[in-house]
Order: sequence, then structure tokens, then C-alpha cells
Amino acid sequence: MHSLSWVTVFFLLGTGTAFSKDLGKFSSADGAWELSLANVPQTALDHGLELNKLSTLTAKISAKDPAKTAALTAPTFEARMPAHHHGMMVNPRVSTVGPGDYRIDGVKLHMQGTWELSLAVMANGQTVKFILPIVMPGTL
Ligand SMILES: [Cu+2]
Repeated sequence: MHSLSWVTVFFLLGTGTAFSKDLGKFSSADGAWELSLANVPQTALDHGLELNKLSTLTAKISAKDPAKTAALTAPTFEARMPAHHHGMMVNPRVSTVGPGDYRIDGVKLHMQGTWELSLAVMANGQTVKFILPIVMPGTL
């Protein structure tokens, strides 16, 4: 049993090689599940999440212990700025592509600063939640 707390990862966006289509792998709050998150490029020059740009993400969730897998239902996605007490100005759509496989269209982070992306699904009546802090850089 892992004792990981919320995953805390800060992406430094726009710094070149540190940022690519693959946004990384993240543990759920209880450590039992893993999320692979990626950006679906809109153009050849699309480096992923950028300020004020509509983006599409793909999310794959799997049990770390294959023996403890479960049907996943009711995926939800949101992004908030905790310091500002607000969310996005858009409503992303989450589509189920396959078991544990999701596509999130219409993500747009409209302010510089720290955002918290959260993805949640239900497994055996329990919420499996992933929290990903992300910093949208300023231009100063
Ligand atoms: Cu804000």
C-alpha cells in the first residue's frame, strides 16, 4: 500500500524540451491507480497546454495492481485556480473511448498562475481522484 498524498507536479510550460505531447503519469490520491495524461496536438507546432488555447487531452487510468482493477464509471474533469476561487470559462466534454480511456475536449486555462486540474472516476462505489497542479507562466 502506497502512502502517496495528492500528486504535486509543476510543469514549466513553454520552456521547450520539458514540455511535450506526453504530460506524464500521476498517482491517484490513494496510490492504487495510475493516470497517463497526454495532449492531443492540434497542429504540428502544438506543444500542449498554453494560456488561453483550447486543448484536447487524453487520459488513461489503470490499476497499479492488475488484480485490483475495477470497472470505472462517471468520469469528470475540472480545472480551478484555488487562489482565485474560480474555474474555467468553458465546459470541457469528457468522452469515454474505452475502459479507463478518456478524451477531454475543450480545456482552456484563461489566466496566468497556478491551476489545479482534477480528474475523477468511480470504481466500486469509491471516487478515484487525481489532482494535478499546473502553472501557466506569465509573460513578465
Ligand atoms: Cu484566476
